[in-house]
This record gives sequence, C-alpha cells and structure tokens, in this order.
Amino acid sequence: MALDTESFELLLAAVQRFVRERLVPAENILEETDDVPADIIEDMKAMGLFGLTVPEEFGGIGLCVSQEVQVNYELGRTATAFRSVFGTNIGIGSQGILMDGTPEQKSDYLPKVASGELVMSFALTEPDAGSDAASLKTRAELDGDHYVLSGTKRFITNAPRAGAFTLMARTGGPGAGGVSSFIVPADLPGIKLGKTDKKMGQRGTKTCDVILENVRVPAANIIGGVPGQGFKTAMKVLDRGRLNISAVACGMAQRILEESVGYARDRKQFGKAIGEFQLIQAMLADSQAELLAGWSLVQDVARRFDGKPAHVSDPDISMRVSCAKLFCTEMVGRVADRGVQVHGGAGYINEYPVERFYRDSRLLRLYEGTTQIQQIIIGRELMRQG
Ligand code: COS
Repeated sequence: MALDTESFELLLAAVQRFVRERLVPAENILEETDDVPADIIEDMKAMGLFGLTVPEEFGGIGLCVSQEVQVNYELGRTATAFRSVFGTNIGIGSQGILMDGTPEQKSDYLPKVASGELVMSFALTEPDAGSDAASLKTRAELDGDHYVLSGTKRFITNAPRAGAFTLMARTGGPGAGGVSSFIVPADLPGIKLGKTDKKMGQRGTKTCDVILENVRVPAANIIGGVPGQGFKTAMKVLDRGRLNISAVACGMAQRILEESVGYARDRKQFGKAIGEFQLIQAMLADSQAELLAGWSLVQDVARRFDGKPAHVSDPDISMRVSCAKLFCTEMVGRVADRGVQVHGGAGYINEYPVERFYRDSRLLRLYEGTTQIQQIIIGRELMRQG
C-alpha cells in the first residue's frame, strides 16, 4: 500500500505549505488558548489529514510508512499539538483495527476515521501500568454477548475529542496473554473523563483519564474477534507509532536548528554576528550531524517496515524501531538544549519558539515507551539474536 509518487509529492508540498502558512503563525494562539482553533481542524479534514494512513478502499489516502514518516517530519516542524488532533486517528488510535481488525470492523470504522467524523484514541496506560503495560488491571468480564469493562486509563491523548477508543482490558489471566483490545465507543453508559491534565508542554494536546464503570461493550468489538491477542496488537501499533514519533523528533530538530541559525545570524555580540564564532558553530554543527543521522535511520527503518505485511511483526524491525525512537527523541532533547543555549537568555523567554520546543520535546522521550523501555527492547533482541 502506497500513494503513487506524483500524488505524494503534491500532498507533501501541500503539507509543507500548510505548516508554513497556517500552523506556524497559529503557534502562539495554541500556547495562549491551550486549544487548536476549530477552523484549522476543518482545514485538516479537508486536506485528508485524518485519513492519511487509511487505505484508499476505506476512503483514506493510503500512505505507506516511508511516506507517513515524511509527512510527520514536516508536521514536526511546528507545535506538536496540531498533529495530535489527527495523529491518534491515523496512528495508534486506529492502526489496531487496520492491522488486526475483522473485515466488518474495518468497513464499519475506517471510513469514519478517514473522513474525520470519528476521532479515535489509544487507551493502554493505567495508574499502575505504564512501562509494564502487560500488568494492566482494567477488567473485561464476559456476560452473554457483551463484555463488562471496569477500570481507569491514564494520560489518554485526545480522549476529550475521541468518539471511540482502542482500549486494552483483561479478559483472561495475568500477563500479556490475558489482554484483549476492544473498540469502545466513547458515548457508552459508564464512561467518564477525568479533568484535562496540565502538562509541562505540548499545550493544545488534550490528555485525561478515561474511567470505565461497568461499561457494556459487545463481544464483537474485540479487535480481530479473538480474545487474548490484544497485547500483541498494542505492541504492533506502538512499533509504527514509535517510528512516527522518531520522524516528528527529526522535524522538530530541523525547526529548532533553523531558529537557532536564524538567531545566530541576527544576534550581534563582540562586534559581529554570534554565528561567526566557532563555539556557536560547534553547537549548530553537532545538531545538524545528529539530525541527519537520526533522519537516515528513520527512513531506513520505514523502508524495512514497508517490506513486510502491516499485520506481521518482525522482532528485528521492532528492535530497529526502538533504536530510532531512542536515538531521535534523545537527539531532539540535545538539539533543543543547544537551541536554547545559542539563544542565550532569550531562549528562556517564551517569545522565542525554542523555549516552547524545549518543553514540547521533553515528552517525546517518555510517551509511546520511555528511552529505557527502548533500551530493554533493543537489549533483549540482541541477546535473542545472539
Ligand atoms: N509486536 C508483536 N508482538 C510483540 C511485540 C511486538 N513489537 N512485542 C512483544 N510482543 C509479544 C511477545 O512476542 C510476547 O508474545 P508470546 O507471549 O506469544 O511470546 C508478548 O507480546 C509479550 O511480550 P513480552 O514478554 O516482551 O512482554 P513484557 O511484559 O516483557 O513487556 C515491553 C514488553 C516492556 C516491551 C512492553 O510492555 C512495552 O512496550 N512497554 C511500554 C509500554 C508503552 O510504550 N506505553 C506507552 C503507552 S502509549 S503512549
């Protein structure tokens, strides 16, 4: 599955223009209102951004992973909250249905996802199950042809905007084998949302608890129809999600670098532009080199991803995804830190975009698996391969 090259080039150019002309100028509004303006969301729907990765047969654009990472690179060049409006839809919110869903689940949900009519979000994390995702406690008890779900999901991105969740709950015994993934419509009786989290950065991205109290979900809503497969679905979804976070990290690093070079050209000290000093150039050079290394890695892993069927997982590719997530998200942390340093005191003032990117980038090392979880995945696979 991929969009033909000519159409993709046009789409990418349109996304670049949209980021430059619509999103970058709205970054301050986002920061002040903690929300994405409604007219921007409408423009995103009109551009087809809600259906980027949904196959054409279900009304989407049908990008392959190599194309998706390029779009995410461009979106990384502005505030992350813009992407989060539709990012869960085309990413972790709906990929489970795409990868492992039954034909009925695909035809019921994916067209609505692609049009933006249905916003989906991914609900795995719980108060006591973060990195140790397989220990999740949300119960799903079979009762006739329904499951009754009770539990709390935490830090759920886009929950306040979601029409449905891809939600992991325990249908069986302890551990990964007891977990199933459900499609849970957000308006079912018994679902409540907690208050919106106040975060360090990524303002405009909405996250909150999702509390389930005896929520009756049809058994037919188990993704793929077979209980006990949900942890694997979640991990496969996260593999693709982590690669996309890596692409966002590279785009963000590119923007921070551009802001830093621009500042270094304009700002004069000791009688000349600070960019003429080699100590400033050294910081810019390190950022450029690391950014190019990260982006090459992302594109390589994306090509490997495209070389296999979407629903099949490959431990070697999962390991490489973790390398990309680890390297690129740590890399953007260093680039953001240097960006602030190049700006000097101005970099600590919120008039300059680097201040916001410094805060926004911090989350990339945490969500969709911390750096330490990526290290564990890489280390385990190295030991397995021998
Ligand atoms: N694709 C497909 N299947 C996978 C997989 C992948 N990428 N990773 C693991 N699995 C399978 C394993 O093969 C295993 O299957 P079997 O029981 O048939 O052998 C099963 O899933 C359990 O895997 P594992 O034993 O590795 O599970 P662990 O409990 O040890 O946990 C980690 C694995 C730590 C990697 C996992 O819990 C994780 O990624 N944690 C971070 C969670 C996260 O990213 N949270 C962010 C939430 S979204 S913002």
